[in-house]
Amino acid sequence: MNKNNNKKYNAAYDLIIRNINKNPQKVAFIDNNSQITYNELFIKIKAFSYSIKSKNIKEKDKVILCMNDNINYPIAFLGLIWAGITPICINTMLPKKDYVYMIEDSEAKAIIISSNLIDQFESIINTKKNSPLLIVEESKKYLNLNLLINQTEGSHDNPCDSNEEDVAFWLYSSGSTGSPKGTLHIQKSMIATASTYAKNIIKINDNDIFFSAAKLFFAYGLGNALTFPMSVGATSILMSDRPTPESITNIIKKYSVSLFFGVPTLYAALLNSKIEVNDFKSLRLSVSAGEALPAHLYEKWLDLLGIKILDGIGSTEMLHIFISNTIEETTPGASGRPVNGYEARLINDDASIASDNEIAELEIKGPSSAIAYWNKPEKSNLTFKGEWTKTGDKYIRSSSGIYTYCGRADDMMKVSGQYVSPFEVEASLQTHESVLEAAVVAHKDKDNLIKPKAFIILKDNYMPGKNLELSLNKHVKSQLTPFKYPRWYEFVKELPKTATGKIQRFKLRDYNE
Ligand code: 3UK
Repeated sequence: MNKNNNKKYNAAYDLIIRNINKNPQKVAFIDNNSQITYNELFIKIKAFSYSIKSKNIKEKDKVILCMNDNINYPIAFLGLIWAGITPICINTMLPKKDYVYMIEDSEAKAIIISSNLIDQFESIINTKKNSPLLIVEESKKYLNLNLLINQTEGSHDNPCDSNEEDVAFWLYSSGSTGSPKGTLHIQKSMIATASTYAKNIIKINDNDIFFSAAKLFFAYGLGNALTFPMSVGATSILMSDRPTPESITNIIKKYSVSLFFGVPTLYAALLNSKIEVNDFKSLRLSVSAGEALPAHLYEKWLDLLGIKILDGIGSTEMLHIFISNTIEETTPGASGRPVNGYEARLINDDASIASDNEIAELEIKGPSSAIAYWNKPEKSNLTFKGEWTKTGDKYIRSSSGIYTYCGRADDMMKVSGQYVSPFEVEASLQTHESVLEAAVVAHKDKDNLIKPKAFIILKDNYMPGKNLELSLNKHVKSQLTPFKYPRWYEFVKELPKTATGKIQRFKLRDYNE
């Protein structure tokens, strides 16, 4: 029997060629400085593929991409996939120790960075023996990405003859303990997220103007701002700035954005700022993911703008959203139903399948699952169980089939849509000169969104106060990705512990999940 699971397929070729055949003059991407048509994108993808291969980077080699959102991002990302080289998209806000880890762990042959990140990476590269090739967007000292992209050779560069199931790119996912995990995605996964979720749930079409506040290095942003618009020949707006109510409003207004993708914290910030309804009149739909969207934010947005926010749950491991509300059916406060093409099941602690109205652990089967974590066989086996992928989430399904989020099954929290491990925040606090012991838990803010809260036992001679809190925040922000700092502090004389000395974090939480 021909199982046919090794069809020739190159994701970069597919995403670009469908537009070259259809509408090559259409604008594909617009960024802070310029814009690019599908035809120009096609030429530059080939030019970059050609020039990166001439630097002795070969098929199946890995290249780290640590770049702000701009037009060079899709060129570099797709140019690498075109060449059969594996891009690894990483967060531009990480502390240096994470970059050191990812460079070692991935064995990347080259690192492509935005110019503002040069200090971070220069100091890492200089201390390594077989250091990877550093490519900087604009540089005289290092290999210059703009030169590699804008040279005129390579117009006949052929795409790598890859298979559907070959690894195409990696993303890094965090865990509650241990290091980030390189998550291996295959060639056919990107288009699968577009033809399931994006096509059926948000009904994307070539007239849409896409704008994602979540950056391209997140799986959420990659789908929203690259895969989805390219899959239908639409236009995507890329913004290198930090998403704030002002920067988001400006983009939506300036480019008449029709589809906006955000995280709950941003919807809360937009609703708490004085937005002009008129600035948002081009929107036809908004999407939320990363953490659960509280019902009151959905209601307020709908009241104010007359459009829905579709909440859906996705993950780095599944690449994009697999359970979602729909335009036709929305349950505020719930995640909705499995997207067509995906199956969900809830598993009890004893491995039996849960019934309706029982809280249990969510597993997903679908066409865009990663195949493994890089070099972490035990963690891979725990998460990727044949066709089913464990999410690490607790969910409940109603008798009508609606899934509602009930918290993480592990110690992780989602803050502003991103993972935070309480342990890493505690470990950072504990290295501050004033701290004897620290415990970090999730605490809800006035919008019902989770943020870290710290309980601290101070060393003798230290007094609680605003200055000390500022100093602790500064310390955490210097060691970790900045948004992980505690929003509240409580200074205590002791922490609740088990007989064996483990902190009982649940006793410090002031709400039930
Ligand atoms: C949580 C949600 C409740 C949940 C992501 C859309 O967030 C994404 O990926 P991550 O790997 O985190 C995955 C975890 O985040 N989560 C995400 N969305 C929701 N919880 N309601 C939601 N709507 O714990 C999940 O396991 O950072 C989101 C698309 C692609 C993504 N990678």
